[in-house]
Amino acid sequence: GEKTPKGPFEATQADYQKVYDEIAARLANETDYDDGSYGPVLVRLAWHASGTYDKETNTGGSNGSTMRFAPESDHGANAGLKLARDFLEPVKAKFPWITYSDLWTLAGSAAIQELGGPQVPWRPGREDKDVAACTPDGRLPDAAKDHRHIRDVFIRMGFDDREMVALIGAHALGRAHKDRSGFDGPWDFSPTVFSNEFFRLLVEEKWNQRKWEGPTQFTDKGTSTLMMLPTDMALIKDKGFKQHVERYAKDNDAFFKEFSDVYVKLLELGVPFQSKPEDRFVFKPSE
Ligand code: DDH
Repeated sequence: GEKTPKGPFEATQADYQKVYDEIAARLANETDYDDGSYGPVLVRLAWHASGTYDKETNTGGSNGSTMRFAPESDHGANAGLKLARDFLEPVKAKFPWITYSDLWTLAGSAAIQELGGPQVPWRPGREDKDVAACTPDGRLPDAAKDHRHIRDVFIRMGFDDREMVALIGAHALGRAHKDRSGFDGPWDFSPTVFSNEFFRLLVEEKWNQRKWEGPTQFTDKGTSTLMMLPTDMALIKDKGFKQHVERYAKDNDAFFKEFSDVYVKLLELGVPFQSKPEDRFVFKPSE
């Protein structure tokens, strides 16, 4: 008989779970990198893809994945993120129907979950844009600056004090690299485990300025192996921020819940979804 013409491929939750599973499998296999995981740099890719959002002009954000192109790929803040984009290329090749902007944000959600963090519900609907949609340099935060700069940048995206602090708690993961940002070292002793350790150490350790040739950063009195950025230290100098640092340092459950909510919000800034928030998928983590 007649063949029924097929419409365009419509991915289901099960299809996106396959993408998740592929990312999780690559994370488990590709351990010969940094502290043993590409997870932290994937979390940062999703953040830098999304954190260009400007609520006044409704430009930037994850919808577009314009970091594929220069000049955005060459912005100083994005140094090193090519490694994260390249890590995801085999996933894109296996599931060519997914957009880069959905893939990068899904990878951020997957990395948080696979590194032991909270569930990060996610939904598709982003479209890739061309080079003309690249955002101007300077929209992402500069680690050498203070509390006023943090507020300037994050109010532009639409966040309040509590949300800013929760988001920066992602610094429990990964490290700074001399050849990328100029800063150097991890924030805690388990940089591949998502936790409230960043906050606990910020409150409980004594932090001294590191004596070195590099940019101003801080090191823990106890071991001199950890680091804090000037913007991290601003979180305990500013009263409005510090109350949340202290709360998260004591209450890991509150941090997990509030981080999840705000990271979901970050990844969705400026995306014109057809779907509703209650249609978000919760991916099943790997065993
Ligand atoms: Fe960050 N971050 N970040 N960060 N970030 C760096 C690394 C990582 C700032 C500066 C730096 C967030 C907020 C801020 C992660 C996640 C998030 C590095 C080191 C610098 C510098 C880069 C390198 O040398 O490789 C500043 C400033 C801010 C700020 O808001 C004031 C937020 C909101 C997140 C998030 O994900 C929600 C992660 C993860 C890393 C570790 C990356 C890696 O390769 O490891």
